Amino acid sequence: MTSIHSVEKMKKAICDKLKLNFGCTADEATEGQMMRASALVLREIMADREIATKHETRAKKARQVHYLSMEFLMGRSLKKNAWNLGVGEYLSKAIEELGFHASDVFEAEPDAALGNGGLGRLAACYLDSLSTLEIPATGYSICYEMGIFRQRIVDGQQVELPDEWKELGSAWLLPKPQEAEHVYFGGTLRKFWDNDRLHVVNEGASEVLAVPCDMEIAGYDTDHVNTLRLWDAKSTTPMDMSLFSQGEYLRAMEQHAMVETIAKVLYPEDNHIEGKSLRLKQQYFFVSATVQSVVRKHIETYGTVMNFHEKNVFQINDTHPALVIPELMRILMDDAGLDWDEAWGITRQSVAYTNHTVLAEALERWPQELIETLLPRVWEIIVEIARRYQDEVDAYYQDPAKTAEMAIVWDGQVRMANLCVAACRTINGVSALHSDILRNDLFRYQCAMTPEKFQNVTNGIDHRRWLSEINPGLDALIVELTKGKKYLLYPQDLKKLEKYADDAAVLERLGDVKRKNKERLAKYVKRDTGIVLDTGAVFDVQAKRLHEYKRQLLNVLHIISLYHALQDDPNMAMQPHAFLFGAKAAPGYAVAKRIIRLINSLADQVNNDPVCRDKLQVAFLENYRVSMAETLMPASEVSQQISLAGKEASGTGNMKFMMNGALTIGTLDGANVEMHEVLGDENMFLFGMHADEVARKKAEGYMPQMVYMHDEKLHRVVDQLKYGFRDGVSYEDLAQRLLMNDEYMLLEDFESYCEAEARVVATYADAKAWNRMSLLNIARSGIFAADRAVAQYADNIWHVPHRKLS
Ligand code: 26Q
Repeated sequence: MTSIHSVEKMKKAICDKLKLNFGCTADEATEGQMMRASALVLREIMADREIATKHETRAKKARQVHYLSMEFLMGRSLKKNAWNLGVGEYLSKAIEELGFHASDVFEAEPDAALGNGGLGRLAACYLDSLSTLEIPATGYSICYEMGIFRQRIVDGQQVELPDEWKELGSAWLLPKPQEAEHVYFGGTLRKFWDNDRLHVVNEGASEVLAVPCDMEIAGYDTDHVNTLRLWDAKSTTPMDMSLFSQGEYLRAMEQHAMVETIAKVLYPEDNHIEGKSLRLKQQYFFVSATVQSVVRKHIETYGTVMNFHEKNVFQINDTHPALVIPELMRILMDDAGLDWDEAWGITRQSVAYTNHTVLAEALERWPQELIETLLPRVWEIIVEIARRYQDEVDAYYQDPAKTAEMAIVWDGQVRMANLCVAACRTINGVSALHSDILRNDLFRYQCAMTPEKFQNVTNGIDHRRWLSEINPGLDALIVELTKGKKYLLYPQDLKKLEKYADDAAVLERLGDVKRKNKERLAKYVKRDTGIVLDTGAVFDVQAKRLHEYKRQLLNVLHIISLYHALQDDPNMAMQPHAFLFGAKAAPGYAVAKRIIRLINSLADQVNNDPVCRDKLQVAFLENYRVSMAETLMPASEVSQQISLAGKEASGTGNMKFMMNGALTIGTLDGANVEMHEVLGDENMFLFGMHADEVARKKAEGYMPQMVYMHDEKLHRVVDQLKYGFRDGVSYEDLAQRLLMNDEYMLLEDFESYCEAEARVVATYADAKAWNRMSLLNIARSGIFAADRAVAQYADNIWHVPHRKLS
């Protein structure tokens, strides 16, 4: 094995790869080729370790975790892998000595953007912890040819462009055609009895080949390497020769092309369901391939399926992979010959479900006919699960209303969340508040029947990526103050920072780190938008998917009110304030797209009006993505987490900002509640209604027009939406939406939000007090590390051993 543990050895290894793969020397190579060659060097190390890890798992007969998710928002891997393997310095220096800027080579790598937002990024963070905690685990998803669209802003409006990431991004993928599986759609069932057993065969189904493309996942400070297995869809026939021979050339190719659309593109909806048949095909495709491959390997090792649940557990990331339940049943019965009770006993102990949303429009439901025609055998099994469950519910409650609410199949629809709750060993929410809402509201009747199944695991983030890797200045300060790198494996060590809370010199250095990061971001923004940010301004950031419940519009309303104040008194003294936004809208979500346009209209107004000079700036950063977040988080000072209480399951951006020393302005929603528990009122800026007040107000009959009539400032702001700004675009539609319905109660929380923003600005005036709060935020962010969350899954849900970090 090549050693790469010196700059010289690293240079040689890279040059060897350049020669072998691209037939060039370092002098002739492009940045992209350097990136790919470096990736190959690291992969050689990881591949050996991956094989060793697999052998060890097999030898130990250890239980394995299979993490199923429609999304893994991995971002870039080169720097991260080098860092985890402990060769980051050698790699950077080697690249530089070969005549490149290391940062340019790292930036040549496209983001692997196989996800929409929080749910996908969570899966990516958990992969890092699973390897670091030395848990035998595999992630499974689809090898989308195109990830989340690239966003352009043209005339203030979002335009979507395809994300063709694989050209360079495939540097990390290893196709394994020898491990391909066959997946079947459609067809008709034929049943017969033989040997006292019912046999089911599906005839005339169309066949799709699922080819695994594996990505190695190295952990930090360990030789343990797990795998992310991404399934690619291939046709089993290049074309239909019988049609071809009749001269029907186009139709001869059709089947081929149809099949390969399965892995073409990630659906860009987040927290909203599009009931499209292609989406269902995607789900079944990757679930079926996964279950087949897991069962096959299990039988190879153990020779039986009877102990399957002792050796395997599937974690499903929301309901999107819920078909794992009927599919495992199908394989255990139809292929392995088990009867219903045996198969059910194994299945229900093998699957665990994480819920990520309580929004009604995001709860997955599929039309019965779609499942029936596309997956006839799976449909039969779902019906039987539903029937038996309904009997249980009837016996327990004897209440038709509850039977209807908890039903799996009802009104021509299959309700995936109810299927998961009925079948899974555990159901967990992703923050304390969210898990309470699951127990007391969304699944209250199910919870009364089986309370022991309901758990909470508050989300966490990969603190090695989201702090150490992306914020080297802060990392260096932490290493110095906590006397070592212990925090990398033991994030609670960050607590040691607390003793410097009143150390003026330390606080100043913390301020310096932030200032440098702000300057770096300002350069990026200038390149990106042409806007020259005032680095003396407070950097106030809202970066997340655009959704009405997240209330970007509330942020806008407040900025307009500041603008009005400046117009009324151009000489008003004001702390310079820069509001930054990053957000993609689902392409079909018209209101979200209008809000993006509004932010851009407002930015155009504010940035060009002399009264705002040196006081107020607004910037919309185009194409928010993992790699942009990596520049944005370290430079942020204010973190906007302002969803309507009860709507945001957890949030994970909130944790990234906190860890990088930004102060949060937020509602008591999702994991903000737990942030507040560790920080207290004095170290964050809370505002707005609590979840129970929201419910009460809604029940009483909330009247946004009354709020509008009684608040002069708000009145003027809403009216401004109607007039619009200097670009002449009216936002009357958005104003009407607020006045007529205001589903997310922006108007109700407006006053309280403005007061909280005023507190932010007043606090910022005292740099020392601000830096003190910032330090305490960093010091107390350790509980939001993904290592903690994954250890909880391992202990309480999967019951698998893991490396103890302390
Ligand atoms: C489903 C069917 C058809 C098309 C699209 C979808 C779909 C896709 C993505 C539905 C939902 C999503 C994504 C949801 C999501 O990201 N939820 C977020 O999960 C985070 C991790 O737990 C939480 O922190 C956030 O609060 C939650 O919004």
